[in-house]
Amino acid sequence: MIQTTTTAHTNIALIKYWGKKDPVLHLPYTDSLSLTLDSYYTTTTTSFLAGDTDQVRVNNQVASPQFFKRTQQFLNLVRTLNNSQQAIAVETINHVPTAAGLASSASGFAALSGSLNKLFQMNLSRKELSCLARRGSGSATRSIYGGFVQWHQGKDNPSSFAEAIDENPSLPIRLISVVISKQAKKISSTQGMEHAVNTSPFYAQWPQVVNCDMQAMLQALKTQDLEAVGRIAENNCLAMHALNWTSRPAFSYFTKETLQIINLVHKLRSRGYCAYYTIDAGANVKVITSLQDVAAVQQQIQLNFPQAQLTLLKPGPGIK
Ligand code: 2P0
Repeated sequence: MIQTTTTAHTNIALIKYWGKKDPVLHLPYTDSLSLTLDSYYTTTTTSFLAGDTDQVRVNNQVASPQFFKRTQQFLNLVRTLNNSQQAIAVETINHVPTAAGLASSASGFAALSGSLNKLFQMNLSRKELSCLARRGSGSATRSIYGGFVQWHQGKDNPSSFAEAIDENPSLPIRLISVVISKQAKKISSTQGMEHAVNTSPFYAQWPQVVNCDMQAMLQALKTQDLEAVGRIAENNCLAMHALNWTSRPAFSYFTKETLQIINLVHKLRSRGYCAYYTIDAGANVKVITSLQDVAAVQQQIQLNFPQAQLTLLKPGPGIK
C-alpha cells in the first residue's frame, strides 16, 4: 500500500490576512506576513482506499462531520486536478493543543497538501504547494515555508502564493502564547472577515494600511530591528481588529482579559522590556519579545495572570 506522510508547522501572522476578494479560490485582498512556529505542527498521512468512501481520522479518532466535510472538499479538489476518483484515507495527528490558542487549519492543510502531492505524484514545487494549501485555508498558504513568510495576494490561482523571506531567522524573536480563554469563538475567521469586508466603512483603507505595514516590516526584517517588527505587528493587529469594531453590526474577539494583557504589555514596555502583542480571531494574546527578555516577560505575565496558560514559541521550519 502506498502511504505518504508530511509534517507542517503552524504560523502566526505579523501582518494579518483579513478578507477575501475571491471566497472560492481564497484570494485575499492583501498580502500578509507570518512567522512559522517550532513547537506546534500537524503530521498527516494519506493513502488510497479500495472502496469508494473517504476515511478521515484526527488524533486516532473518526473526524467530526464538520472536519470530514472540509477535508473531503479538499480531497475532491485534488482528485479533480488528478482526474481521479479514488477514495482516500487521511490520518491526521495534531500536535497543536487547543490550549496553545493557535489555529491548526494552517498546519493541517499545509500537511495535507504535502502528503497528497506525494500520494498523487504531482511533483509540485513549494510555490505550487502553497497555492494548493491556500484552497484549504488561507493561512495554510504560508505554512509551507519556515521562518518569516510573505503571502502574495495575487490576482488568480497561480499568482496567489507564499514565499520565504528568511527561513532560518537569526533575529532573536520569541513569542509567548497567553491563553486566557479556551471557549470556542462565536464568529469563525471566515465569517468575521466576510462581515468586515461587507460592512466596515473602513475596509477600503485596509489594503493601504497593509501596504504601508508590509514595506515597513520588510525593512525591519532586513535591518534586524526587533523593536520595529513588534511595533509594526502590534499596529497591524489593532488595525485588523478595528475593522471588526467598525463592522455593522460591530463585533469583537477581545474579552476583558485580552484588554488587561494588552495593558500589561504596555506597562512592561514602559519598563524597558521588549514586549508587543498580536491577536488573531480570538481572545488570546501572543506576546512578541526577545530572547534576552523572554524569561522576565513570561514571569511578569504569569505573576499577573496566574490562571493563564503560557507557551514559549520560537521560529520553526517549513514542511517535511
Ligand atoms: C492570518 N487569520 O493572517 C489571519 C489573522 C486570523 C487572523 O488567517 O477562511 O483559517 O480558512 O481562509 O486562514 C485565520 O483564518 O481563514 C487567519 P480561511 P483562516 O493568520
